[in-house]
Amino acid sequence: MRLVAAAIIAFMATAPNALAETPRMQVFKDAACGCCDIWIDHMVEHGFEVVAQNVWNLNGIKDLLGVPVRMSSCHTAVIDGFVVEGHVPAAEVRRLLDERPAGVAGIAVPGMPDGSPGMPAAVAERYDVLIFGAGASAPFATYVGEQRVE
Ligand SMILES: [Cu+2]
Repeated sequence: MRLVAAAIIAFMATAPNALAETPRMQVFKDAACGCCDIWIDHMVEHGFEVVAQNVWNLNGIKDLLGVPVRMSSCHTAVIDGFVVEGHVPAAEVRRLLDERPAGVAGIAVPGMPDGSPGMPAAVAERYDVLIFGAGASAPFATYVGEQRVE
């Protein structure tokens, strides 16, 4: 756990490169998580560079990164100073990095909605993409499957 914490802190401390075309993301996940891998594929398809790490104490990492318990999902990532929790569509991660709203620590899709990126399903669910941190209030976006509807 201490080593992982050190790795996160080192990663978060790396200077953001505004000119980078593909921001690098570090994903923490359980070795047995299949939907995590499918979500990583989605991020890579949308131009993100991903470094994935299997960990045994994911909840400890979520605590360390300040992910609200009610927003938790199956994997946790960090990118350019932000936390990304769960099956967040790549477009919303991109928008978060572009807009950088004040007081926002991270973005989340709680649980594992059917049809969200990495969760293929016959019938796609409607779900909110949330932001968290002192400045976070309303949902960042609402989706049905991989389609933004609000
Ligand atoms: Cu999942």
